[in-house]
Amino acid sequence: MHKFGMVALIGPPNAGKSTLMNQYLGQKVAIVSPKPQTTRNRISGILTTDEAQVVFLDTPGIHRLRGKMNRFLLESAWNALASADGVVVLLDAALYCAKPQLLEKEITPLVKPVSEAGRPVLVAVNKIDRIKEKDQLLPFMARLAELWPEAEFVPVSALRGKGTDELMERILSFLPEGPAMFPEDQISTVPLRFMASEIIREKLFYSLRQELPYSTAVEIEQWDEDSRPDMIIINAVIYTSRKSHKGMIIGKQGANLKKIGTLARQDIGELTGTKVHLELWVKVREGWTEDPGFLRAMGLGE
Ligand code: GDP
Ligand code: MG
Ligand code: K
Repeated sequence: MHKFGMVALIGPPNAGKSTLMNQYLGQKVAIVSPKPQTTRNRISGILTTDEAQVVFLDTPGIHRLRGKMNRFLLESAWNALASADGVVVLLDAALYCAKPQLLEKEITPLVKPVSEAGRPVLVAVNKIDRIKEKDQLLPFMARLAELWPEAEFVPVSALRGKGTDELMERILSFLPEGPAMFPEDQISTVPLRFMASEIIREKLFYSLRQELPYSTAVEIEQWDEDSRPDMIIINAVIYTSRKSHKGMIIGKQGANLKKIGTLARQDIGELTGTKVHLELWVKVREGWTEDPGFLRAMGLGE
């Protein structure tokens, strides 16, 4: 019996949603970063096995946010929930073991809307590799079961791939029967050029400090696969909302931008399986995070 279905990955920022999806797909489809809010758009990943095709909907973290862009992020997470056959809620177990008082605060806003969506719910208790004393987990799990009685719990390490087979078994148990909808070599429903812009954004995140990356957006201006048979030529613009940020992104004698470009080029090359020529530009666009037209153009608005 072949199965097909969609699984929404939701949870607080940094719980490991993107890491879990990438772990299943065996490659980087979604941005992973130690800073919250890295995943802005809804990214899908397609896992094809002999017995099933699973479409993962990676979502931005669910938390209280202000501003137009942030409202869109939240909405995109709830939309994913509505279109999915089941939900996997990721939680950072290491965080809640260290700070038990955070658990209730972060779980409570999830329980009601997720339960009301009427989908099967699995809670992946993630980052167990970071918990040295395993009996620390017990009070946490007990409290979790109280807060979310309908959920099923699976301890995992998304990063190390521990418990992820068990989680997949549980996921498959609630997916409906159906044929594959995508070719077996397709890894995402989003276009490659969009994934490329996300990779560039990821490199920005790693190279910049503090809140700076949140005021940046990346647009692919040119994506040329035809001029050179062995190469994709990409021109991308990094938009930033402040003049003062432009210099920081570029760095001394262009060093930072060069580093971003080199790292992004490697990853995009791996993703596309070809050589990549990447040119990056930095432009200032003040107030873009509140500009509906621009947000829409960047795929960040309704
Ligand atoms: P998201 O915001 O929920 O998508 O979280 P990410 O997937 O971007 O992960 C946030 C951070 O947690 C990254 O630094 C990951 O490497 C790290 N992380 C994710 N899963 C695990 C895990 O199982 N173990 C450990 N130790 N770190 C993890
Ligand atoms: Mg993410
Ligand atoms: K993140």
